[in-house]
Amino acid sequence: MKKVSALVVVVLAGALLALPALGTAAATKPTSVIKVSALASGLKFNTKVLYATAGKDKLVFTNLSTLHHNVRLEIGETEFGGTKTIGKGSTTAIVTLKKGKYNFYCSVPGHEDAGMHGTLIVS
Ligand SMILES: [Cu+2]
Repeated sequence: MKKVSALVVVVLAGALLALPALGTAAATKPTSVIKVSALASGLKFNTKVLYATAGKDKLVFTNLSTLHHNVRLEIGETEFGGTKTIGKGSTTAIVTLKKGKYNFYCSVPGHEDAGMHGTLIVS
């Protein structure tokens, strides 16, 4: 019985040692990092045009406003994901993008129509 316990401990220790290696393998670098922020006042993003490379990209959204906002991506009516809606602060999301011209916008009702949108060019 003691030998079995010792074996279990060795196997567990091995698994724990393997974890950091798995962690680095899973945390592959995003193809590109897309940074965008919502301005402190007015329903506006800090830019009307964003650029990225096709692949698994990291979307970094900073909301400088006390109003809640998000950043979503679409081509026509097809959604490609985006961030959750947040108050002041920042959040990230991983999005898989192909080459093309996307509309980035805030999906909080009325915000896109008020001007919270722009073009994301993925090449
Ligand atoms: Cu918004």
